[in-house]
Amino acid sequence: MAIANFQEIDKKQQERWEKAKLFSAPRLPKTGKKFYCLDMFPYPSGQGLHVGHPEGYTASDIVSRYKRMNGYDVLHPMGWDAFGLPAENYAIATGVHPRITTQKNIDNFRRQIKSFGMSYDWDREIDTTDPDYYKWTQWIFLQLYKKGLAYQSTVPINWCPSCKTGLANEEVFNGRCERCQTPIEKKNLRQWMLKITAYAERLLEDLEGLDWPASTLMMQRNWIGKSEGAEVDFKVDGKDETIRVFTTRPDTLFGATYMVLAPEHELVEKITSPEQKAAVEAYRKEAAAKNEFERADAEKEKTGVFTGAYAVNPLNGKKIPVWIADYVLTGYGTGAIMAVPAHDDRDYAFAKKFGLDIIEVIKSEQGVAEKAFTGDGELINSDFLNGMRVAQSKAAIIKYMQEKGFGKAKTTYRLRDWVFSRQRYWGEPIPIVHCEKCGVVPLPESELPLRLPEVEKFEPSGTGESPLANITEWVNTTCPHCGGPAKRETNTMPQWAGSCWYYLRYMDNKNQNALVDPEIEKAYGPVDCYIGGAEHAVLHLLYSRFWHKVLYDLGVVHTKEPYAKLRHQGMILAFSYRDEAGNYHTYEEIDFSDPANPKLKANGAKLTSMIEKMSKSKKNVINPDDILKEYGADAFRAYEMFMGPFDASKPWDMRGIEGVSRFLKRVYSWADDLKVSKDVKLPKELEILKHKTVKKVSEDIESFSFNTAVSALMIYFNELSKYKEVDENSFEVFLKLLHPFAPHITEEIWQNAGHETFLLNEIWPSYNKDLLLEEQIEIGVQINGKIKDRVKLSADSDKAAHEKAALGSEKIQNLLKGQNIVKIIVVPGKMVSIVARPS
Ligand code: ANZ
Ligand code: ZN
Repeated sequence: MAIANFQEIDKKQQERWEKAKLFSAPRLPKTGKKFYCLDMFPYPSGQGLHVGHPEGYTASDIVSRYKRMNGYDVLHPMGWDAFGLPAENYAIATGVHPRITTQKNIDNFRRQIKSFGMSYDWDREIDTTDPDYYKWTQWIFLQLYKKGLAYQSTVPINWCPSCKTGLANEEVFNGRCERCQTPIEKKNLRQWMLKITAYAERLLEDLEGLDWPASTLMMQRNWIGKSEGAEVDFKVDGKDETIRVFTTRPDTLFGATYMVLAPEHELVEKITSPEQKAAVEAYRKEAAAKNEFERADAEKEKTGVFTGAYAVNPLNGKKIPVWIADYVLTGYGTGAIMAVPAHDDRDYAFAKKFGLDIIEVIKSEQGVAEKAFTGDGELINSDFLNGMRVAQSKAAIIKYMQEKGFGKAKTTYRLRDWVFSRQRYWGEPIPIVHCEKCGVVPLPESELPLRLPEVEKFEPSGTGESPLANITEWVNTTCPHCGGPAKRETNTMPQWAGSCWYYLRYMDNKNQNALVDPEIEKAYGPVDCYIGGAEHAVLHLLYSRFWHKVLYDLGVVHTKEPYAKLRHQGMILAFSYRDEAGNYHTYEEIDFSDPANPKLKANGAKLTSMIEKMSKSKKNVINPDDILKEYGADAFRAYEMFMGPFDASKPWDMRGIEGVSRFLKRVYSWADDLKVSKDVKLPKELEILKHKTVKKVSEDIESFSFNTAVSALMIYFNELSKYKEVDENSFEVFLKLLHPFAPHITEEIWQNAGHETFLLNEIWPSYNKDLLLEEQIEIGVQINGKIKDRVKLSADSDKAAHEKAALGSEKIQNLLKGQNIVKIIVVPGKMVSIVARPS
């Protein structure tokens, strides 16, 4: 009996595949039979591949191989999202140019990914830091600029003092930098902004047709944050000024008892009374020191200051005081609100604290003595709105305001324009020149790519200028428009730019004249299946949809959306082991001879295990290279798919990979000793199981239930391997089904069986529906809660057939003599439960 040498097999088969260019996609696919299967491309970090990377890549590889075997022309590419801060920070620390580090990391990533036998078309590899690639990133920027979608603005932006760069709103979580968790500050800087807000409605609407995880759709909807309501104008008493507010509850206008301006609101200076000036100034300073996250915290004690001014309610002429308070944010709506304490929680807390009026305008049982009532109800204290309910009165008041000219319906979005410039070196230069005479001048397309110049020092200045600002010979240039002296833009693009459109470049990565040939884009677009981590639910996936829509409007792409179907992989966690003193230990230091009670090798001390995120400090990081060396690529792949539901987080467990590895070894030895012949006929049940397995594995791959597909294959193999002589079809069907999960050993077995062809070029097995109908299942029959008999029936039986089979049993008929059947409950596939009473 031969024992498989997995490492040798991996290497041998990978070389055969590469030589045959087995995975290359044609320039143009067959019409109607294309499948574009895409992974989120990695940032090639210095740490190398994490075990989470091959989780997604294995899934996409299984889908790709499955689709190929189903006759599709599959486009399955890989590349590198290689601009970014780690390489730059490494350069600052060591002086090694980010280009060199990045190249080294890419080579390592490529080597590692190839060792898994993924079916990528490596001729299509891309690298976002390659000038041939970023030429087109810059080209898209120029189109955005020409369409008025890229503009400059000096606004207070999120500034990370540690990364020394501005950040987009999407990069700030809970007031902290997405990358380094440092609390962000506000800084006034000239910025390049992208007008993503112009696409807010389309970005929202087009989510409709996407086959994406519900949670990701919801996060995008919330981020775009559409609010329908009204804008209402309030005159400032005794001044020629108007305060415009945005409200989602114009129906509560009669209940407005005060107004609040954001501390930064431009009217504050104009309306503040001399007596209140000092207090207002002090409060504004205080508010400026807080970040938006702190300010928006609903739980926080309310603060604010009266401005001394009054506004006039346009409905009834009532004067209400105008305050400033930091719970009203500058960036949202108009930065001013009408406060309705009776029906808004924050206004209620504020009014209680400062002794402001509370007027109830929606009738409720609870009243507003203790808290705001935010539900629906009948309007009261509201003149002509009295008696209506909320929805009706909203419409009525909006109509009235529009007629009288002090308000109108208004839709607002939470989405802000995208702060697109970064004050760092390792990014795409922005192809813009600033001319003393002509102002902002875009570079002509013929001058692209605008290459990153060499620098000596990579440190960001920290003053808000990128290291590029120090390279005078690069910065000083001539104006493409007038030929006069001009300076280059020294900001670079954010890390997200290159990934906004990379899926298009794979289709046609060597094209020198266009981003993608329209004929090819029409044939391969959109991405049919996109796989990657859920952490991009808003950032990359929103930015990329935005650029895609711009490209759609430019006629570069023919679909409204880039990614038709999206799936996220779950996080791979790990067991970490600690001794009594709380110190972590590596697997090498542990004696696992009793898996339930691992001990320290050194002194036999007992360890406690915990499932945690992999991290160096917990000494529980699994290095894919080590696993491959020990078990080979197929065991790694199959184990990662077998661990649990694809999108769930789950711990890596060495015992688990042992089990999968044993299964694959058994497959290899069985096949090695097997006699395949035409004459042998396997029993009917095994024939049925084969068809059942074909159905199960096919459906499971389609629905990303890879774990149950692997277990179905194990179940089938357990039965099949009882035979040392099988028919050709049974042997081949099993190999083909297992192939996407364990491509190397299946290919080896296939080759050993005398085939010169590749399994990938074989046709995926189909199953016989009629045969599955003949399959019998056994169900229990209960009388009054106790199992009395078991009956057999065909697997596809409906409820009526279950009943019939149960009542057909002789044993049951005897037991039911002299009884009345009160009720029959059918649990299809499991049991029939009969409730009976003596008659
Ligand atoms: C009056 C009112 C009465 C409100 C009521 C609510 C309830 P969403 O749904 O998130 O869009 N608002 C408006 N601009 C604001 C800002 N810049 N900072 C803080 N709050 C602001 O929320 C819209 C509601 O949030 C608006 O409707 C406004 O309060 C407040 F019974 O106006 B409302
Ligand atoms: Zn000029």
